[in-house]
Amino acid sequence: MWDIDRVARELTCRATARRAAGRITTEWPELDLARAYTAQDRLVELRVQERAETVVGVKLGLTSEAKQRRMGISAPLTAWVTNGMRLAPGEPLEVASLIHPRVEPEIVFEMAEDLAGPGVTRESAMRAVASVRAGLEVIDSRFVDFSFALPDVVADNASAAAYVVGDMVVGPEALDLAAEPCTLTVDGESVAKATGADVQGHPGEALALAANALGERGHRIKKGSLVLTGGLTDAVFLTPGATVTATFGHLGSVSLSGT
Ligand code: 0L1
Ligand code: MG
Repeated sequence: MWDIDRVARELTCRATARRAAGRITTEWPELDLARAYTAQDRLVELRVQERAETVVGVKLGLTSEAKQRRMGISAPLTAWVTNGMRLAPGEPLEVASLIHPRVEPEIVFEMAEDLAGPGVTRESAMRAVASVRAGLEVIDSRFVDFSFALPDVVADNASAAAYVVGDMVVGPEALDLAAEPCTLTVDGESVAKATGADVQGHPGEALALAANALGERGHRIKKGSLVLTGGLTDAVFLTPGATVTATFGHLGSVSLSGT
């Protein structure tokens, strides 16, 4: 018999064992979006307890058309990031420590104030942002071939695995975020290009979306936390020996190498 706690424990076991398996919605069609978000909160609670980690921010998933097309799901979603997922700039990632990691470029906010819906707009969201940085997110679905329905991936904490944030810190008024260009390269070869507008028209829209969605569930985005606003481009597989780099127009660049 499935229930919310079993979903969270099953996905936790898959991550620990580095083993992907089938969709939970196939076995338990009653896993709707509301139950999936409760399972996500439980999964993160387990992670915090078992690994002595702290939740340090929020991530959005499926905020760009490139990502939505790839996954065949057209709704953005929210999830949580912890301090244990953060890699230092230049720190390599052992590919075998995960299942099938993929990397995507993101625009990352650090919050100057708490933010919670309802009624958050792009403008009010951006007023709560302290700084903007370049980021790379590593996603590692606990489902075979990254094949899932929306409740599956929500319960799986939006495939969250790791992230790295660039060194350059820019004030939110210092740049036009919608126009901010990004090139994703693998070993120096360009594989995708995008601008900030690819994330919901403006990354501030993604932030407002997260604040409103989290507010409905009684959560807030806390002052000092990070917000990963979602992959600007499709994600690329990380392979041993390869280096993935996101180069932005005004946010500098950030790289991650696989070992
Ligand atoms: O960060 C993300 O966009 C993850 C959300 C979708 C899950 C995935 O791409 O594995
Ligand atoms: Mg992402």
